[in-house]
Amino acid sequence: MSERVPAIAAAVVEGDTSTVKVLVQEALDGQDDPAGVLNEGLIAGMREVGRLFEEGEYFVPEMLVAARAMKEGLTILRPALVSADVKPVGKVLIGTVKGDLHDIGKNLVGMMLEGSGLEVEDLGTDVSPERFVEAVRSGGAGLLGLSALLTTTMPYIRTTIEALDEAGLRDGIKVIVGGAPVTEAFAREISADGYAPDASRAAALARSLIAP
Ligand code: B1M
Repeated sequence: MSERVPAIAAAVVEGDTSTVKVLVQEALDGQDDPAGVLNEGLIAGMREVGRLFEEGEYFVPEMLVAARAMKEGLTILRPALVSADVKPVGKVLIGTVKGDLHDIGKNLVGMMLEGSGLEVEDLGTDVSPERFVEAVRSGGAGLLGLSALLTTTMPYIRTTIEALDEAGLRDGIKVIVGGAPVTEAFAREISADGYAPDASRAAALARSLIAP
């Protein structure tokens, strides 16, 4: 692995999108292994960002800028990953529940999940329980992430989990929940598989549940 790869991780931590793009392209041109660029470069950078966030050194804006840099790098890397047959470690569905249009936190969670090597299908905002059920039924996902920002929409997290149960799909998928009004106690009460207070911990939790 060339010295460009740790430099990619450092540029992600700095949120330096143009350097990330240049270095990822150079790494590919220089025959660096795409899986190494992903794991030791982009994902390692996002792991460090998560650590800095958890330690209170980084805040949401820094995390967003780093996540965007990581995404741009991933866009350049993706064709090489496909041709090298590097598979994501698992697939995750995410969405904000019915009636709720807040998506900044959910998008950040999606970026951190992607940054930790998971494939993410984002169902968007105002997603009905029926739509979540339909997406889970289509198959392929090992985990569903439900976000709610309003106390009035938080009950739809419970409704969605109940809908999965009624459709006979609950045993086949892990469900994690989060968003400003959501708590660990609420997650336990509705039998979710996990709760995360922020995007970084959501990514760590998701990986521990579907790719231990
Ligand atoms: Co709204 N809003 N808003 N809003 N809004 C809040 C949530 C509110 C707390 C503001 C307030 O009154 N102080 C309040 C809710 C009060 C309550 O329910 N108790 C509120 C309200 C009332 C409303 C409206 C009803 C206002 C109105 O129209 N009267 C309306 C509702 C619209 C709707 O959804 N139907 C509304 C509308 C909007 C805007 C459209 C203007 C805009 C959203 C834009 C967008 O998302 N595209 C907006 C915004 C921006 C906010 C605040 C100011 C900021 C939210 C945000 O993006 N935070 C918010 C006040 C606040 O939170 N301080 C507020 C940054 C983001 C990174 O954090 O989303 O918490 P957050 O995500 C975190 C964690 O929660 C966690 O990780 C994220 C990153 O670390 N997390 C997860 C989130 N999802 C997760 C999922 C997981 C795990 C972790 O696993 C799956």
